[in-house]
Amino acid sequence: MTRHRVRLATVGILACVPLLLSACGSDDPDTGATDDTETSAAEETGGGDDGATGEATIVIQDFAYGDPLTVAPGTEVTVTNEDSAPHNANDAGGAWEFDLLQQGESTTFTAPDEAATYDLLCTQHPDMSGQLIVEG
Ligand SMILES: [Cu+2]
Repeated sequence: MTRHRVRLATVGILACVPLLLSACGSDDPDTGATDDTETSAAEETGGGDDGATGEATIVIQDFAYGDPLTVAPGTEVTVTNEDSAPHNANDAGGAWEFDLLQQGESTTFTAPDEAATYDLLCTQHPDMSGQLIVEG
């Protein structure tokens, strides 16, 4: 008698590879690894059209941008600063930039059309790092 055993091991690994932008000599006492994953929320307006008109949010908290955020090209990205320190979230390569946000302030920018991983930059705190991933 043969026992037929089919074992389907489907392993889906979403590898989030954190970019280690090692910034030496940080005086921040607050650079410990925090694991909160509630910082980014992508909202999709359930519609019928094909246009990628999504919205996404980056919340800056504790000198961090949260997990890398993946959006479609042209997505309206809202950035909110919840820290008492001023922050912004410019593209290190200059694809977009905006002024520093004070605590509680928000702004929006439009994600670039070119699919790539964009490094977020705070002009006040070069130690901060984060990514916006544009996927076509
Ligand atoms: Cu900052």
